Amino acid sequence: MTERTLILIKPDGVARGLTGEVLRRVEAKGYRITALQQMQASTEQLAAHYAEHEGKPFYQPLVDFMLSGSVVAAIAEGDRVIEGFRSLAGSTEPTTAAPGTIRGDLGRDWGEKVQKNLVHGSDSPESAEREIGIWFG
Ligand code: DAT
Ligand code: MG
Repeated sequence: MTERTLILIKPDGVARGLTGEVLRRVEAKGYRITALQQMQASTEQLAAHYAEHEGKPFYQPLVDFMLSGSVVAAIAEGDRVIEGFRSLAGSTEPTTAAPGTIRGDLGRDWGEKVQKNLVHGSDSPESAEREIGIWFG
């Protein structure tokens, strides 16, 4: 099987009507979207998904933000898709994310305790399988 990654379009991306734009970029890059669902995240899913960040100052603002509206969860497949989608997404802070990336082109800072940066992408094969289980389990 080729590599898989978990992509989330966060509530800011869904609310701003950018779901299609994000998925377009993933498909235009050549990856296959093999699962897709719009949903309201649960606190349990978010606690599992963001366990590595528990205790950090932005943790509760991050969870509250992710609960503030619908998310779109997708599985994308292709060789080196984990690295490739993180390259498409750009770095964490949208203000300084490179132009040409999702966060750099479509995101900005809103002066909040959490960076609202439109998308999540898994950062390793282990994270990808764990996160796919959380959102599509
Ligand atoms: P990434 O989503 O680029 O993998 P991460 O896993 O370090 O970043 O953090 C998860 C999310 O938490 C990130 O997308 C936005 C938010 N975040 C991270 N660091 C932050 C910070 N220093 N201040 C505010 N929000 C932050
Ligand atoms: Mg991360």
